[in-house]
Amino acid sequence: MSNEELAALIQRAQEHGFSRRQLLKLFAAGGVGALLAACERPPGPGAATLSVELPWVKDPGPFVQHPTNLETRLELLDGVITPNELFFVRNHAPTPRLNASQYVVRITGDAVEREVELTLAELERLPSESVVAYLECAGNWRGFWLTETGRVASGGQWARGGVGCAEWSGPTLASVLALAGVRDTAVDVDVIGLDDGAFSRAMPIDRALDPTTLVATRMNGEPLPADHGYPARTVVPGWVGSTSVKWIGEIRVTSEKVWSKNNTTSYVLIGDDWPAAEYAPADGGPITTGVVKSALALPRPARLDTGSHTLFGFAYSPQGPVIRVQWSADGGGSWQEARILDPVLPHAWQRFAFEWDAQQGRHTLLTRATDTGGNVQPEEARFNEKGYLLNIVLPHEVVVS
Ligand SMILES: Nc1nc2c(c(=O)[nH]1)N[C@H]1C(S)=C(S)[C@@H](COP(=O)(O)O)O[C@H]1N2
Ligand SMILES: [Mo]
Repeated sequence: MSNEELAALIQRAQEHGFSRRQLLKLFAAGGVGALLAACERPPGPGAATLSVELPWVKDPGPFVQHPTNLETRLELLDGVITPNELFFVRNHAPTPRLNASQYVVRITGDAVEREVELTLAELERLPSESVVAYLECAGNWRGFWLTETGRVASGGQWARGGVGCAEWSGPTLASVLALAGVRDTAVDVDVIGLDDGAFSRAMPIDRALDPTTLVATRMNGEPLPADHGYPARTVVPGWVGSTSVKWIGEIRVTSEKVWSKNNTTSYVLIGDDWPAAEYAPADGGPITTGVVKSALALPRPARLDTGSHTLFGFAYSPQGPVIRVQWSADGGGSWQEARILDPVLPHAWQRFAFEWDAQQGRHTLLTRATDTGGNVQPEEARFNEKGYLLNIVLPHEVVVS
């Protein structure tokens, strides 16, 4: 095959929703056959069975597929709980398949009395707590920097599906750390994964000892699925997804602040509003909590029949529940109140609903959430190079026929 033919084939496969990099990887693994297979998948995001190992275990069928992520289609969700099969996956490396019988998590560091190793059975013997908490990737909505502000943010171009809400169960991180004895000198707790590259993120000792911070071994009543951190992950409600480390191998309690990739170069706000000098050794402002947001549970663009519809959506904030969602069908000229649906749980997302009388034509709907602390989604965004934490009022196109 000539270079021109190869280039044409790659271009054809790109039209089927694969990135160039992904295709080159496919080509390296499976040659021209793999590229031809990529061309057979329906154009755009959708079900694809590839002949190379994907970074997740789940069937990508119901998801929007990115090279290393699976994005949830919000329109497939109805309740507060996101079913495990529909929960988004954000992996920096392939999902490791860990064997529970050999699994241990080590508690280490200069700020514990003694280093300990715990098996899964030992974790499961500790008193179990449950919290219904949403989890959102800091990069969720990143793709809208381009469409809404005209600026390109680097990183996976997520739409709105890098978020979900589950009931997480397991011992508190505090009860796990107590087995090792936390010294008064403790400053940070670094949680380190067993995946390739040992993904890790440290948090301050206070956040680690907060009773809502769990070492979760169960998700919605089932053992954690492999893609979501089996056998154990941290869950840090309100903090961005990257602080909830999957496949925990080690928890290190230190008397010095921990600086590593995920709080110096990644998951930091880099831009004019965050002068690097103030944040050294980080390149910008390290991200901890998320931001208040709302999203309609409809495809983009949505297609509806003329007539009255009850529209649903999800709204969430790390600063306590969303208590108000307003919607507008006239570009923000006038706002109406949506209903917040029960149950309203402190760390979960809230569902909202409103009736809309759809007239034929193209429309733009807006939704705007306010949380208990009075935080509201803004009209304008402050750009950061890696495109985190976008939460402007997002236009949602609806085509009514
Ligand atoms: N070990 C490990 N933990 C990880 C990650 C990872 O790649 N490796 N990704 C993080 C990021 S960026 C997010 S948004 C969440 C996603 O969790 P989920 O895949 O269960 O939805 O996991 C976090 N924990
Ligand atoms: Mo993330």
